[in-house]
Amino acid sequence: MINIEQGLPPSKQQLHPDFGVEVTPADGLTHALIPWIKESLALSAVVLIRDTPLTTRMQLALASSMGAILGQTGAVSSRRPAVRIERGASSFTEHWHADQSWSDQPDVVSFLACCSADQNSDPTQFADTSVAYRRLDRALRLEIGQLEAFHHVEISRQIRHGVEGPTSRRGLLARVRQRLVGEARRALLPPDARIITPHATPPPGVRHPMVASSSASNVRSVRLGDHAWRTTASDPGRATDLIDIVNEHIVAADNVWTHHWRPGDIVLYDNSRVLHRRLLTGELNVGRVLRRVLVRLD
Ligand SMILES: O=C(O)CCC(=O)C(=O)O
Ligand SMILES: [Fe+2]
Repeated sequence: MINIEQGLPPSKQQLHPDFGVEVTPADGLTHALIPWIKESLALSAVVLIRDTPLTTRMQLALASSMGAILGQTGAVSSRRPAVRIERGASSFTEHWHADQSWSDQPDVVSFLACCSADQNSDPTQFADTSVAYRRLDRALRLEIGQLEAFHHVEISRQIRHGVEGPTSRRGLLARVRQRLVGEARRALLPPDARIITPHATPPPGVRHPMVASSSASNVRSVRLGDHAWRTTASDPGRATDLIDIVNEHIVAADNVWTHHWRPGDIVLYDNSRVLHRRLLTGELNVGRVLRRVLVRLD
């Protein structure tokens, strides 16, 4: 175990009045910084570290010292990490969502490393779902506190975005050149890395409480986003309307922080406490490459 008293503490700067912090390490990003990052995630839900280019191997090593790395869904090999490289095109990431909310592992931290970014490439936006929860009026808080929501990737996209058929096997998603790590990249993992494989539930999808404590910080937050499509409210209209009503509260303008990418940026965010989206600003193919690893914190 690393003693966080060792070495100089990093300096910190708030990114949004309610959440998000930039951490500037005194001696560059080392494993000794991991406890600071975890503490910052627990307090602030989003952590930015600038000027720290990472190779895939370094990113996987840092991620695996924070917790278990998520593997590719349905992977043949249980030790194959899901490393996603997002390039030009967007695959529904322009809609506010929480990564993995459609799976049995929704409490994950996403670890994004910016490999390259043109000056005008699309930013990523974040909205804090615990602040949003506290701002809901009491009646709505009581109502959703009793309910669960169904999360399912295909159903939610079909209903909300009019996409027909299973999107994950169609050309639309193939446009996002997702390169999932194969056998060769498995060699990049530290030998003691732990991999867990998330599972999706068949339609109507996995049920998560609409309000739950965040995994990292024990703060209550609303669990919704684009993958949620229906709640367990008994009235069918209310069951679906509630999702849009609460989602809109979460992404109110004053609850949003926008990050403009520079190469060498690292952003980590707690999916149990923020929604995020790619903000489309123009050409989908304007260059930016983000590499994503998902971690379930210890
Ligand atoms: O491209 C973006 O701005 C967002 C990417 C994203 O949603 C993800 O990597 O999970
Ligand atoms: Fe995402």
